[in-house]
Amino acid sequence: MTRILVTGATGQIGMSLVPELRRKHGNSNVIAIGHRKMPDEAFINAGPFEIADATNKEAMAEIINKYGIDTVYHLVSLLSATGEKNPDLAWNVNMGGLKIMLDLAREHGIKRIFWPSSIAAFGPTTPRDNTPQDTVLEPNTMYGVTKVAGELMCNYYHKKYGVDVRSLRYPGIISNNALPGGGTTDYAVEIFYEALKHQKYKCYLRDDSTLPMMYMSDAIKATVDLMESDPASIKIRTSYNLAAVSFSPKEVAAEIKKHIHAFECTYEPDFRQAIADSWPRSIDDSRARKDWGWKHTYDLKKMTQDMLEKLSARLGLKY
Ligand code: VAH
Repeated sequence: MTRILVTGATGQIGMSLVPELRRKHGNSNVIAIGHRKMPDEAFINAGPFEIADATNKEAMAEIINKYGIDTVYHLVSLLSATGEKNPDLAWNVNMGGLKIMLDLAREHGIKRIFWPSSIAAFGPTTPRDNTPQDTVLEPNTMYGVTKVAGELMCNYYHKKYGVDVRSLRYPGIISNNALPGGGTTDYAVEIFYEALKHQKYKCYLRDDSTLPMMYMSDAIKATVDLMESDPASIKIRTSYNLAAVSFSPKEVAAEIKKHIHAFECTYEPDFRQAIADSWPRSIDDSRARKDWGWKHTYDLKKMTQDMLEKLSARLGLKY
């Protein structure tokens, strides 16, 4: 029986990944760890949940032993905007936590471990359109630096110790069940809440800031598909490019306006504009599609429709 540990479980991805893993493997076989934010009762009561610090190796080892963990999804990370406000903490959590988990994987014979990289691993010197799998990685954010260093560390632990660690360079992710925190792409979630609540939104990026994005359902599918793939099919042990759809704030605003006709979006770029400008506009994920059969489901139209339906039902806001 697979026994799965998810760190960073109360984050944007964790809040969708944990329920999906529990659906597949049984509630009691998926142990969720949060750092401090207590999720809702339903999440906590659905299966094992512990508050623990993923940068505390002893605490993590204790949990791995207590539950007999054989698979880890290590999601703990400060995101791009937060990381720029506190680069030391970003390095300690993102890199310190990853090395601890890779060492524990080696020491405890963890069968498979997942770690998220990001398009933030790319920087202003990376080709911005149809960004290739193998290219220049010179990010100018601490978050991006931790993603490049993390990818190299994952590759090192696989080649030197045989740790079966797998990784995806996530684009911006849009979820209907958890607000993200501290990201540059968070606008693409906030805009839906604000459209339903107030029929208006002030975007902190320029209207033409096109970025690679993905609906959470696709991100979860890619993550689970990658982790369930035969090891022989995983040819890249740094991190796979992953893509679905690219859009700009004005494009998603226009799609929302098709459903909420009164919706208006205004634009007042802040410090996150410089981060967005350093990232690609679109990604070549042909290696993921070739090696382990990745394909996305949601385009902008389908994502917008599902987001508005799900959010309006959950928030009780008609449109
Ligand atoms: C961020 N959502 O905005 C994250 C992600 C591609 C961006 O890594 O920092």
